[in-house]
Amino acid sequence: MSRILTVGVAQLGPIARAESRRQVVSRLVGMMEEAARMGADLIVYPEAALTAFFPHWAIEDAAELDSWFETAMPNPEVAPLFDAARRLRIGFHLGYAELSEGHHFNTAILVDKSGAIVGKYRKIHLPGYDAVRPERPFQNLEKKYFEVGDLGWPVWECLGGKLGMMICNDRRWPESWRVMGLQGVELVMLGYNTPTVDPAMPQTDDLGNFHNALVMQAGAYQNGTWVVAAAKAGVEEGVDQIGQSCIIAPSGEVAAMCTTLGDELQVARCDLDLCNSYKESIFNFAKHRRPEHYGLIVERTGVGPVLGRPGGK
Ligand code: CDT
Repeated sequence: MSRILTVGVAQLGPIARAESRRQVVSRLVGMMEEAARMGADLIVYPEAALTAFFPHWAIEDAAELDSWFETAMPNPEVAPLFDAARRLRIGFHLGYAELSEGHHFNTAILVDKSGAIVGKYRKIHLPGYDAVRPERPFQNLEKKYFEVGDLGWPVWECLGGKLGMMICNDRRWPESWRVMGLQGVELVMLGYNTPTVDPAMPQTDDLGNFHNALVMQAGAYQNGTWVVAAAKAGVEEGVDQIGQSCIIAPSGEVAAMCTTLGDELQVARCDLDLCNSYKESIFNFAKHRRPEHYGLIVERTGVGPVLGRPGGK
C-alpha cells in the first residue's frame, strides 16, 4: 500500500527588520506557486515566518513589542497566502507570533487545501531567558515575550494522514515527539530559528547542524513518522542561523535537504504508509512499551517525576 503526500519544505533566508508582512507574504506565495508546480499537496514554512525573529532583540516598549504579533489569522496582510492556498489547492503550515486576548504565544497553524485553518499549536518549550542580558551579542527572550503554549500536542486528520506540529526548541525534547507518537502521528511539521552559536554554551558552537539532525532523525525513527522541518537561515540582523531544512523519513533517513542559507524549496514524495512498518514492528507501542514500569523505575531511583505528572522536582 502507499499513501503519497507530496510535501515541500520552504526554507526562508533572513527577513530584514524593515521588511513588511506584505513583502514577506509575497516571498511565501512565490514559494507556494513553485511547490504547486512540483505537485505538492502541502508546504511547510518556518517558525515566526512573517517577521524577523524579534526575540533576538531587547524590546522594552510594550506597544512596539506587540507590533511584532498577529492579532488575527488570517489578517489582510496574510490573506494573499490563504487565497493562494485555495487557488492552488495546497495546504500549508505557518509559524507566527500570536497575540490573543492579551496573551502572547509562539504559534503555528495547519491550513487545508480549501484555505481553512484546521489546527493550531502554541510552543511549549520556550528556550532562553525572561530578562535581557546586556552582555550578550544577541538576546534569546522567548521566556520574556511568550507564554507557554496551552493547547498540548494534538494530532489532526488532514490531507489523508495524521499530522502534528511542534516548534523549534520542542524538537530537542523526546516528550514532544512521544506525545504525538502515542497518537499515531504520521507527519510532524516544525519550523526553527536556530543561531549557529549559543553564547551560553560555546562548547557546542560547531554542533548546531549535528544536533538539529540528531534530534529530528531520532524523533522520526523512534515514532515511525515523517518529519518536515523548515529553517529561517542565514544572517538575520546580525544573527547567524543554521539552515539544512529537511524532510526525514520514518526510517530516520533524510529524504531531502536544503543546501543554501536562503529562500529554498525542496520537495519529497512522502509515503505515509511507510510509517506502518515501524509502528507495527519495532515501535509497536502496544506490544513493546512498558509504561507500567517507567513510574516504578522513576520512584525507585528518585529521579521523578513520572512523565506528565506536574509538580515534581
Ligand atoms: N527558536 C528556538 O527555539 N531556538 C532555539 C535556540 C536554542 S539555542 C541553541 C533552538 O532550540 O533551536
